[in-house]
Amino acid sequence: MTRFTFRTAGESHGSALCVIIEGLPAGMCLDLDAIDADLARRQEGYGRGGRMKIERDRVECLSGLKGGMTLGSPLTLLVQNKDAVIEQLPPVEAPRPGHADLAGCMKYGHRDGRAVLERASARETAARVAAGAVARQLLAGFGVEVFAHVLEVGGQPSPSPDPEVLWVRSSGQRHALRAASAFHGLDPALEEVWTHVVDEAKKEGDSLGGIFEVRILGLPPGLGSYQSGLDRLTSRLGAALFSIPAIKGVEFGLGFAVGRLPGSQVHDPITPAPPESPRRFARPSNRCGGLEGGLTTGEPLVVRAAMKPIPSLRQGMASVDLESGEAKQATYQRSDVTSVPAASVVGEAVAALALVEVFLDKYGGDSLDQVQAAFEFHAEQLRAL
Ligand code: EPS
Repeated sequence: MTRFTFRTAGESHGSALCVIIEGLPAGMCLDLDAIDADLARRQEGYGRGGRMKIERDRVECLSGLKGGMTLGSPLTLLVQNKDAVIEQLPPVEAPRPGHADLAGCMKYGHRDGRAVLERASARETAARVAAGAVARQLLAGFGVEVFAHVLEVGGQPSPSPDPEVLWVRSSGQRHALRAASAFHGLDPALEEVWTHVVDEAKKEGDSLGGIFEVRILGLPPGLGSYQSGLDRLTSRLGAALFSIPAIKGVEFGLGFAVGRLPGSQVHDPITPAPPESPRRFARPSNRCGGLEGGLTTGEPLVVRAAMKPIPSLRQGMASVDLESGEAKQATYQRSDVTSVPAASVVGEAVAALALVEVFLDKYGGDSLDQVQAAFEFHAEQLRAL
């Protein structure tokens, strides 16, 4: 059995982005339209810039599929770039503070930030959203839903900062609310506030960050590991979210508040379950965000990520011309004012990919029916516990 892994390739203005996924079980029915729907969601969001008017991201499957079913061989997905003008683009002479431009030039010895930004650009996340859509389909087959929504844009949170209050329990309702939102949010009252702050930042030639939340529902308990630090699901999901460009903070459950509260207000009691429950114990609260000891508890997994504002500023920022060494405003071509809504879709994708890794570590098999058998065996064990 091949371990589940993926790798993307492609430059922002090269001919295409591509991802190769290995270790997908054979016999899984793949819906390419659902992948395109996620790619389209990643392109949306109030505050996106000119590039998104050019691109119309669509996936092509180059290998690993026959008659709509996975073969168990590497799955190759390709997203063409319409703005494939890498050879014509001007050099980036003055690196943008906050982007990889300068640190990347120092790493490789370049004097043109273009050589760095083409791969460092968040355009790469289109390939990961395509891979994540595959991971989401696999998880959905086992009753697991991965759902992200935006909590905050430009320092404008909901009047009720408790994310539990914003959460909408009915699946149909929360999908409808998010689909109707220009920010992939769940609170219609925030749309006007966020639109206003984005419009103001645009006028100033500035950019805005924000916070999004990913919830994963329907997870079996016991995914992940406490045997080795980096195998904890907390580590893997944290790494997955930090792998999105511009993510500067990640928190699970109560998050940073755990450092300020006594244990009695942080830990989740274990109580006897009501007689009709399939288990003998219950967890009346979920302050831990669905993870204890680096393992899923079976409660919803709740993780939030903070995104910094995009570093390409129309108003400019102090920088230096790498050829002359003279002070110069950072190179600006175009940018988004905010891409927090897009980042929330990427958050869903990377969370799903990290979860499929641990899911297949536990229930792995060469074909989907083998995975299902291992999943059912564990479900039976849990019922007897
Ligand atoms: C992006 C494409 C890029 C940017 C953005 C994300 O297009 P271009 O550089 O041609 O305008 O809009 O890039 C960044 C935020 C970044 O950090 O580089 C996309 O497809 O998401």
